[in-house]
Amino acid sequence: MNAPVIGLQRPSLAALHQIERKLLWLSAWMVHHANHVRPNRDGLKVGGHQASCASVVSIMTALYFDRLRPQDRVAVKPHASPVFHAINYLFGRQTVEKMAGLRQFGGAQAYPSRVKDGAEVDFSTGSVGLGVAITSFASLIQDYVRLHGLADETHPPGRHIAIAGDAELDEGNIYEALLEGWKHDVRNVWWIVDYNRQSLDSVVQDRLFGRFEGLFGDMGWNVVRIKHGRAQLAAFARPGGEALRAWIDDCPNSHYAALTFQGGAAWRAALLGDLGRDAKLRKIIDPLTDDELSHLMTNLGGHDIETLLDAFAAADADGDKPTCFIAYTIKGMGLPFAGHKDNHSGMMTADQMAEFREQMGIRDGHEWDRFEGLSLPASEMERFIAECPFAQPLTPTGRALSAPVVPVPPAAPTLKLAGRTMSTQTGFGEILGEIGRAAGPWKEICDRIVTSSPDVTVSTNLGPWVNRRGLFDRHIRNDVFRDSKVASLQRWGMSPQGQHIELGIAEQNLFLLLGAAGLSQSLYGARLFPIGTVYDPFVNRGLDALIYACYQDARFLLVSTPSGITLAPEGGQHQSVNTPLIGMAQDRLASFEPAYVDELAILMRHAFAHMQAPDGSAVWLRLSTRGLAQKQRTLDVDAVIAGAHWVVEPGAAAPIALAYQGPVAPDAEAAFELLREDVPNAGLLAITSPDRLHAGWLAVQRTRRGGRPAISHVERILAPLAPGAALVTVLDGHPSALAWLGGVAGQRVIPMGVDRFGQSADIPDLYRDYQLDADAILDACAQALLPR
Ligand SMILES: Cc1ncc(C[n+]2csc(CCOP(=O)(O)OP(=O)(O)O)c2C)c(N)n1
Ligand SMILES: [Mg+2]
Repeated sequence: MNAPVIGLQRPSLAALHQIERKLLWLSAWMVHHANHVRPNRDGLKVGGHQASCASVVSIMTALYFDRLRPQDRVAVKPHASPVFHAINYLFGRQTVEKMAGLRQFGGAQAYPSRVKDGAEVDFSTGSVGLGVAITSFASLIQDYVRLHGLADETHPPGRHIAIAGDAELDEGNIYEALLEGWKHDVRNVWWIVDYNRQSLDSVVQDRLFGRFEGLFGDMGWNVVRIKHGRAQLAAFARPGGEALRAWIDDCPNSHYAALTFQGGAAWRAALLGDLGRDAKLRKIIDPLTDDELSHLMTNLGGHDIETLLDAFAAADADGDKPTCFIAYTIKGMGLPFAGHKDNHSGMMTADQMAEFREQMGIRDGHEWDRFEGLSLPASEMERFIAECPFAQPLTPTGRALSAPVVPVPPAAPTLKLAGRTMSTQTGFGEILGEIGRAAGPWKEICDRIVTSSPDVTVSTNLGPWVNRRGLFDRHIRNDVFRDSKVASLQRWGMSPQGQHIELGIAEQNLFLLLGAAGLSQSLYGARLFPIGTVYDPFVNRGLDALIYACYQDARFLLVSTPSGITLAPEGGQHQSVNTPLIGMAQDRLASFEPAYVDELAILMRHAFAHMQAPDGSAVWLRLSTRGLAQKQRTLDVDAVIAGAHWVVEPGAAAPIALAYQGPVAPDAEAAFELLREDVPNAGLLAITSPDRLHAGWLAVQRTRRGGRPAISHVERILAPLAPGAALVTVLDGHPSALAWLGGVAGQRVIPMGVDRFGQSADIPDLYRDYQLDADAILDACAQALLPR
């Protein structure tokens, strides 16, 4: 790594060194200001990570001010947020007010957030590991939209870059993503590991390093080790230098960190203790002052701009192969707690800050000035920054691209339902299969659908769609079984035109893919309708990645099926209980559970519109494998979308209503027929979304608190019932999903549902044991009608 710097002239290098210095100052100052300068009203520590920032300043300087092009997309490790904001500030894309408001209401977010910080953030980060992994899936999506001719091709394809903390490599989702990336032959991905060998609690084990190189290499990545800076390499080249190199290589991480913190005298004592009799080595270190020795020993590759530039330029020249850079760094480099094992949340004291300010040449009142304390004239700095490739605008309005809204036909493709027994899962497969004919008004939407599933494509009924639209792969790969004339319902030929991305069984990968695909309009200017299918219980397995996708406001359709104990024979861990509650609690995800296929068709059509609406979101459909006798009826479309519709309207001041959700419908209907014999004016309510009902109810309460009149769908729906009426609610999921309904109009709820693990059985036995059958529902109605 001692080659001459490719492509950069000395004056530019000088500017880069100034920027590196400025980013170190601004990131440290931003955190200091938030914690010690700004008034604090609640006594809470504001926090921030000066050491994590200092660790990565050189890497980010080399990247943003030399190598990055406007079309590249970056996930910045969460704790480097202040460095990221400072970089944008230098590019004129961030304000002092936002930086001075770091971690404050309306200010820069603690960790980069697409939704809150705006379009300069390509990928939000915070939950470590996910931001790294999503870059791999985003790269796959970039290939997808380009090969399908859907992308804005004003720019050449970008590279997807994660600036990762080394502890992020402990997260399992990284390895799931690596494996999937290998299968899909991803390219244009760089992961730059800030290898400071420190996490939050501790110093990383020494033996771990070799594992990383091996793992990435096995997955087809180039691994570039950026271990030593030029000063160290120059010392190694001198007589006796190899002994120094060997000493550094053998020095345990924790010892190295401790010596870094202790400084030059400690380095000298340690080196002399081990190598004091080596006359050649003494010639290298003896002439150095303590400060110079300290500088030499901490001159790691990740802090040496020239070394970093060379490494990045060489990898760039090497093509599009995924590349992992292991950049050796020191956590807290350049700050008083460099290398200290407790420095993760450590902050400079006021005295230390005063000294640092002095060192940086910052005058009082000029802390935020862009070029304060630098040795190059401001005009030269301005010119250099303006000429950086990354400074060139991606669009006139920033880094976010956009794509026009695709009109959604007024109704979903019609299925012949009359007289059929069908589950919502089958209905989903058939409706999507119809859309997959790509005929008539659904053609454009069809062309923009991309489906994916973690090894449950067939068992979630995506088969008909995949047979029509094919599997996506950058290369044409024939269906071997088909070519060999082995009969199968599934046709699995792969091509760049395919529209289904088959994933291995890791559910986090599904949600990372949906997250990336759901940002495609903003990242690549290509409108996609990503649809992912998964077994409902295993939403839990990918939950953090699902939340992560929603946090970024990705737009996708999640179809989870089968669900609940209605899945029956598959047993307890396949039978989901908590998912309706996740659907309610998750922001930016509109969740539904239709019982019948006519409702499903309405909701699927709605999903395509909701995914595109400015105030829309991702959509979740919880489906079932239980076949229900389908109905011929006319539905109130708006009510189905708003979350509930009366199947049988209650008579005036009815004392009771029965509300069901999902595949328990036939049992609720049977109970209702018997109930009506005693209470002729009882009502039967179909709930299609506790999530939408509840969200609508909360929203109008906020509106009313603001002094404006409003009424929610659920209030309107429940209004015909008598004031003290009883509501019996039933779903195949946790009963609390509907128990809140009693709070809307002060009605009494008997909540039925599942609050224990399921088990293998058939539906009659399970519904009896878990009290979801008609008898149990009727008993609940009787209980509800008892005088209080
Ligand atoms: C999923 C998750 N678990 C835990 C945390 C809390 N946490 C924040 S940073 C961190 C360690 C970070 O270490 P590293 O990635 O090496 O970053 P650096 O040393 O550069 O600060 C931990 C455990 C988190 N943000 N996300
Ligand atoms: Mg670290």
